[in-house]
Amino acid sequence: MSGGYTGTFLKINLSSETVEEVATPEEWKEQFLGGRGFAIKYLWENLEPGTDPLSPENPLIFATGPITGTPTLNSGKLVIASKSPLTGGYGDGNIGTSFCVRLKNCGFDMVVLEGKADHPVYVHITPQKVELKDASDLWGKSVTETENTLKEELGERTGVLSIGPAGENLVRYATVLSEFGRSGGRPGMGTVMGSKNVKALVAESSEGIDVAIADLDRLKELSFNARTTLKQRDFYREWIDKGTTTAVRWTQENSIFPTYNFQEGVFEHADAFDGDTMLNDYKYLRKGCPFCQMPCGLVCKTKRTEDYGEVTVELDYENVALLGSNLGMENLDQVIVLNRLCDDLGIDTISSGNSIGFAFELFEKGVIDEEDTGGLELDFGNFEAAKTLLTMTANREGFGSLLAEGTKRMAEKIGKGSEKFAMNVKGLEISGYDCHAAPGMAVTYGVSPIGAHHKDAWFVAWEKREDWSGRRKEEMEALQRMQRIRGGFFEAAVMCRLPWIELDLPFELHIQMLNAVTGQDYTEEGLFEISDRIYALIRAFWAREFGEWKRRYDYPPERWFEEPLTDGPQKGTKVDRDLFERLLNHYYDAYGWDERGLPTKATFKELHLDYVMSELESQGIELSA
Ligand code: PTT
Ligand code: SF4
Repeated sequence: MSGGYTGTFLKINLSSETVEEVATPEEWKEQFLGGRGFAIKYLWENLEPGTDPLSPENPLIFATGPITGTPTLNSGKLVIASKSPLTGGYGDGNIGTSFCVRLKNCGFDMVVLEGKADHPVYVHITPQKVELKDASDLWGKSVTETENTLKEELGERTGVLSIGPAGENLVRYATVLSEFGRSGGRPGMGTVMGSKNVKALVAESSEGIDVAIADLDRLKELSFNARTTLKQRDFYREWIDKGTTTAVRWTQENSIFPTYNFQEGVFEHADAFDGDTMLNDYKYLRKGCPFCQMPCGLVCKTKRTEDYGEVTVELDYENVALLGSNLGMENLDQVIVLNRLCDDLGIDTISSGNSIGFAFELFEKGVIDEEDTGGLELDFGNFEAAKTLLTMTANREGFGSLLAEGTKRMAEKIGKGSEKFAMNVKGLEISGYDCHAAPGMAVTYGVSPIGAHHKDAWFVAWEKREDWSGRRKEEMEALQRMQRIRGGFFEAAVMCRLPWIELDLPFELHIQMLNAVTGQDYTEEGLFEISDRIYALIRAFWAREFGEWKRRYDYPPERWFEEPLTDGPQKGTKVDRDLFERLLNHYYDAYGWDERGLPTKATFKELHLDYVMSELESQGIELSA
């Protein structure tokens, strides 16, 4: 018996208010597995190149994988994908919440939203029917109010994904949020949802295990082994206590803690932000995604309530780095307030921290002044200014409307050489790792399939741990392996990667669990081939959208090549340009891509992507043999 899939895609046309159920194609399962794989295949086949990402024609996809909602551990996740309004290329994000499990229990592997509703709506999905319901009363409301209202109205057997004012106002880095601390779709997936007049999606069903499992006994045995292994790991206790904030001390020690808009890699107040401070002074609750065996949701509360009020939020490393050290803040209370605002307004913390940090730096350097900011004085450490800017951004008020465009477009508009300090790759802002002293991670950000994000490879940990020379081909093959597992397996099977990366749960065990779920006989080699196919198709998608492909699209910001660190143990360090070029060559070679970074014809053929070649060539994009 095969399992893991419901066998049905749900296609909703918001313009015509029609709902269609389509069989999940067998060939897609074999070639693309699920999640990110289904999303890119759907976009390749259904999106006219050059479509405006904010037009009704851009599909918004919510894709589960065969693992989603099964009794495999950490399986409450799904991928949200679309053409990104921030980058103009492929965009996706991964979110963990009960919506993912309930959607599958409603009977759907994937939901696609197309068209545009003529008034605000929410999509209500149950196993019996799918309805578009009026959301006029919810429009303009915060994410928290929206989710609370829908839950009150529809009951607790619901999972809710919603957007805030930022998504409604088409801030280019609006996300989709859930359960008061989960956010998915950094490259503007909430923006696409807002452009369609969709305020929320609700899946109403049981949160039990409804999906068919090929070999349930075997899966139970494997999951039991996995749980036992996790709990025996030395790092388990620390993980449970501090979650992703354990990274603060390590990044500071290695000069990669983003500071003052990535000018530095160490921060003088780092102790005020680390996992111990968080645990001792701020944390009061732990929560997690469905079926999680190592919950990392650290719910924290402000300590200095007389200054900051009583505010609670789920803290993660990226949020601490981008809203804390990168903005020169003093304490975690300030981060909690800024993070809460981002979650309520429905805006990505990473791009927000970058856009505000960029504005702070430009103001301090005299590139912009009060005339540009509408009278606001900006400087690092200015908590009130950061707060004001977040609200102005989400509402697209005055100078906030420029911040809402993200750092790439801000630099294009401001000019005066400012692009050197705009910390993004392909338009997506850099996540929490400064790369002056991490050239391998600079390549990783450069080649990430969605723009600068660490999702596909946290290579910086490898390069700091291993005997790294920056010279050996094998080192970029290590990056490729990481991408095949993280960006390929975890995003296509769709499960949380943290048990593997943080607590060293063997990859082989994950493959065995996938086989028990699906009844297939996947091998590491076969899964890596699927991953390479997904990466090649995503590359082809970018090239098709851009009408060309150039190596320089994979370059990180100039700052890392030009301005050495001026502080900390790595003082004087910057990325060597020749080294970077050599690493990029090794990386392209590993995948069978040419020196521009495009798969060769031989590679496309090997991956059974012949149809991609003919389409790229018909658009005048020449391919290497
Ligand atoms: C993810 C990115 C991250 S990565 C963080 S913290 W991290 C930021 N969180 C935000 C937030 O919070 N609020 C907000 N308004 N914006 C935010 N933007 C940032 O978004 C997340 C966890 C984490 S916490 C990580 S690393 C892992 N990511 C996984 C992944 O990508 N794939 C996968 N198969 N498993 C993963 N497990 C972990 O999940 P994006 P989540 Mg996220 C409040 O969405 O777009 O991928 O960006 O989904 O449910 O919140 O879980 O130190
Ligand atoms: Fe969710 Fe964290 Fe558990 Fe992963 S480790 S499933 S992100 S709670």
